Amino acid sequence: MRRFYGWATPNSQRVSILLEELGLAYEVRPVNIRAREQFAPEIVALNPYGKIPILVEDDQPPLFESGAILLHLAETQGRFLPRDGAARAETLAWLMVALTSLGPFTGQAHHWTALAPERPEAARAHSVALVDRVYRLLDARLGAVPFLAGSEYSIADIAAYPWIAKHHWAEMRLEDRPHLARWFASVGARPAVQRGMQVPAGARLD
Ligand SMILES: N[C@@H](CCC(=O)N[C@@H](CS)C(=O)NCC(=O)O)C(=O)O
Repeated sequence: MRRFYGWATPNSQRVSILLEELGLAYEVRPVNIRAREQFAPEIVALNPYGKIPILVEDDQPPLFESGAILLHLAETQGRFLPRDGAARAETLAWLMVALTSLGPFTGQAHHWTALAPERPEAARAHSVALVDRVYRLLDARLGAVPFLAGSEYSIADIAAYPWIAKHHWAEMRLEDRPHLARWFASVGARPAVQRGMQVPAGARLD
């Protein structure tokens, strides 16, 4: 038994992409965050933070935080994360860039460029500059190697892809980042990525 709680959001899509890549069977429980379903008692009982994604497997404690779920699945299934050595360390470094910079900075930029009732120029410019720095880093990296961790597709790519798909949230243009654009097209061509981006079926964020 494996249940995935999610919605059409980048953090959630990280997990659905990996589930699809691994070919694992899972039930989908949609949690519409625009309808504030993440605060329902049964969801908070699974994740006290009241956020998605959440993964429940067999009789194990529920797992939350997209990065923890990616690591758990990669380790238990033995795929998309080297087991040891320098390749593992490098994969984890780029995974952390996606988890701690790309995702949070893009989310904040979305707030200050589009969602906030007041949008001070200093807040907009600061949040966009933080994302721009990450985009410059990723573009340079992907000019040197095919995937974020190097030669192999990994959970670092999976963690980054759904956030790069939201580049417009941070006023970024992939046309200005040729190596990132090449990587985005190549990862986006994977059938599992395409399926994972559509989970839960019919979910919309707007
Ligand atoms: N660091 C967490 C963040 C999870 C998160 O922010 N999820 C968003 C959707 S992408 C959410 O549940 N938002 C609703 C809320 O914060 O109330 C992760 O990576 O899983």
